[in-house]
Amino acid sequence: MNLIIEDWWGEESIGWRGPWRDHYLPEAERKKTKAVIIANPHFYSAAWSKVILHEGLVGCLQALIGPSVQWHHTVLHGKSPELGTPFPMHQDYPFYPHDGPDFVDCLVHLDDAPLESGCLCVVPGSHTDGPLEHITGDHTRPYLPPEKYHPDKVETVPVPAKAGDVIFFSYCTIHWSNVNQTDQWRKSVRIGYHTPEMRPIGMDAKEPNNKNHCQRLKEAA
Ligand SMILES: O=C(O)CCC(=O)C(=O)O
Repeated sequence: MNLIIEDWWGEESIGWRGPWRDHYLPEAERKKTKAVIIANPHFYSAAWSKVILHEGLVGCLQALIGPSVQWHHTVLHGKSPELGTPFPMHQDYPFYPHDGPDFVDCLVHLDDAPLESGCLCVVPGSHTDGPLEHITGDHTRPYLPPEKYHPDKVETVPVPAKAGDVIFFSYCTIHWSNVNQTDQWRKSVRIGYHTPEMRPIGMDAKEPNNKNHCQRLKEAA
């Protein structure tokens, strides 16, 4: 996987696009951040198919949402050393809205993620408020209006992690992460799961229920 990210894939972007950058980065850095985003890492390495079905991981999910668990998506986010991209405050809900609350995202850490690496920061309890209105559009990835939701205005709790740690959070949990200021990669893979009864909003029951999301990931890469 390291080979794919650092040598073969090699194509970096600045990370998520959008006007949110004006609120999170000094002007000189807004277009200079770096990220590698790979949808479906199991297409490149069979190890990731095993991780998706890992008994320990699935057992934790069952404890959270019940015995039946359906996989939804897998995506790798690599924050490059020095100026690895930040992510604005958001919920994951607008990326893949479903008709229920039992959707859990797991952040599997491939590297240590200390505070300085731009570790995940969350607003505890925020999932209980349900989906919030985000700024959306072709020009941006969904983000919460910075006038109300910004790390300077809302207290968030950092969740530093070690390589191998997994953070579980609801797709309605408000979260963000800062720039990676270390000289090491900060890679993590987000895997989303939900109860099989839940359906994506606005999608025909006959369509695969992660189709729109896979398409969007392709467009974002
Ligand atoms: O990995 C991070 O720092 C945050 C990623 C994120 O916001 C997400 O996966 O929704």
